[in-house]
Formats: sequence, C-alpha cells, structure tokens
Amino acid sequence: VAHSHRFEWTLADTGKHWLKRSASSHKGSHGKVGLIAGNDMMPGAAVMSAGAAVKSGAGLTMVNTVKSAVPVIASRLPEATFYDRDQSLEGFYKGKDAVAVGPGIGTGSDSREMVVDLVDNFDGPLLIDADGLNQFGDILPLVRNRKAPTVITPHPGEMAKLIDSTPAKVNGARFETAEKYARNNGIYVVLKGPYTIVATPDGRTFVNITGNSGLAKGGTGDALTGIILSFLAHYDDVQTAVSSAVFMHGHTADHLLERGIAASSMTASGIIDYMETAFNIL
Ligand code: B4P
Ligand code: MG
Repeated sequence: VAHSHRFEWTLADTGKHWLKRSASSHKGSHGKVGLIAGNDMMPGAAVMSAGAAVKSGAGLTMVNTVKSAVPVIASRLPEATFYDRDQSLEGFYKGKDAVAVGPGIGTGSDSREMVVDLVDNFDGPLLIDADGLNQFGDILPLVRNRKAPTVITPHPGEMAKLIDSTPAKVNGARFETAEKYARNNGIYVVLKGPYTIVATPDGRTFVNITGNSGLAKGGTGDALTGIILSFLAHYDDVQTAVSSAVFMHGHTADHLLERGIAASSMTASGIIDYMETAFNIL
C-alpha cells in the first residue's frame, strides 16, 4: 500500500483518547505547564497562548514574561501566575510537566538563549513555536541529543526558513517536508495551514481535517500552542496529545461557524472563549 504510514486523525480518534476529568481530580492531576510568551510589544501573544492552555484544561499555567507585560496579561487572564523573565530560567521550568516557548517573545538573542537552555536542560516535553523557531536550525545538534520529546509548530513561512526554502515549495510537498524534518531531527513537526500535518520522529504522519479560513488571522497560532501545551501535560503519548490538540483547535473554529459567526469576524480570543462549548462534544 502506498503511504501506509499516513493517516487521518478523526473525531473518533480524538474521542477514543479523550481524557475525562475524574470527580476526585485536583489541579496537580491536570498538569503544571510553563509558557514563555509575550514581551513589552506583544503581550497579546501571551494572553492568547496562556488563555488557550487554561481553557483546554491545564491545572496550573505559569507565564514567563517581561514585567511590563504582566498587568496586561493578568487583567485578561487572572488564572495565570507569572515568572519574571529576568530571573533564572531553571527556576521556571523546574517541576513543570510541559513547557512551550515562542509566541511574542521577539527575535533577540535572549530568545535564542532561552530556547538553547530549555533544549539542553529541561527534561520534559518541549514545544517550540513562533519566535522560538528563529535560528532553530543552528541548534539542531542539541535538539537531536534531547531524550524528552520536542515539538515544533511552524506555519509554511517558518518551515521554509528552517530548511532554507520558500513557502510555495513547502506547500508543494507538505508531507515530504514535514516527514523528512521530523525523522532527520527526532522531533514532532506540526506543519500548519489547511490540513495541518503532524509528523512523528518514527515516520508516521497524521492529517487534520478540522478548521476553516476563520483561522487565517494573527493570534490563532498562539491559541494552538496553548492547547498543545495543555495536552502535552495530560497525555502520555505525544502524537495523541498533539493531533488531538490540532483537531480541537480546528473543531472550535468550525463550532463558531456553525453558531453563525462569520469566518472574517472570527478571532483567536473568540475561539478561546468558545472552547468551553466546543470541547463539550466528547
Ligand atoms: P507570524 O508573526 O509568524 O504570525 P502569524 O502567522 O501572523 O500569527 P499566528 O501565529 O497566530 O498564526 P500561525 O500561522 O502560527 O507571521 C508573520 C509573517 O509570516 C506573515 O506576515 C507572513 O509573511 C509569514 N507567514 C505567516 N503565515 C504564513 C504562511 N502560511 N505561509 C507563508 N508565510 C506565512 O497559525 C495559524 C493557525 O491557523 C494554524 O493552526 C493554521 O493551521 C490555522 N489556519 C490558518 N489558515 C487556515 C485555513 N484556511 N484553514 C484551516 N486552518 C487554517
Ligand atoms: Mg504563529
């Protein structure tokens, strides 16, 4: 059979692995997640990624950001706790069940230093997105040495930069591109866009079937990062966590359309708000 390693990830797959909350669970049972996001000019990226983590079930969500961004984020998301970006990174990632880095952190050298430190020293599942992927190609030898899982979530523009190609070429060979990068580097690659692909280090690929053009707006990628982060802390199997997160992100956008919200008026914040009813199907 051609391409016997390629699969569609369905509602049935998501439902089969869906984690119900037990009546006796406490916040520790639902994951302590760390999110490095936002800076003085981009606090919204932290609001959306952390908001999505909280809304998708994370027990405790701690945001590592710059001091000036804290009041903005806290006013929109009182559930989050904060960690000053000027403090030692080790104090932040210690004890976390999963960590994500990237949304709105900027492309400066401090961003790169944080990613290198996490890749080298954080021993849990690590998700790298957005500005965290800047210069990621230079640290691949370190990434290949990680024992814990690493997940990256490039859109076609970011993927093209990683492999010194163009978005058109990436989109012309989406499966091959994601599969090759995942296998060669021992990581999970989430290549975004319509029919987002999740490629695993062991050579399997899962295509997502949910989502719509309402997601083609700044901020929706940050929301996806928050959902994946929460699910990484909930699930033992990384591919299940990532594919189910991608499915539910798109499903929530579809849920908004069904409720009469125009694709053009859809927002990342709206998607996060509606997760409370969209997630109720399972
Ligand atoms: P960025 O700063 O990287 O951020 P962003 O894309 O604007 O926002 P976000 O992080 O929320 O969205 P993302 O794509 O991660 O953009 C800066 C520049 O990068 C852009 O100005 C552009 O030049 C370049 N760029 C951005 N996207 C590009 C692309 N696709 N190809 C080439 N260059 C690009 O996440 C979006 C989410 O929505 C994903 O989950 C995605 O799968 C989903 N989505 C988007 N459109 C969809 C659709 N039509 N159907 C289903 N899902 C869709
Ligand atoms: Mg993005």
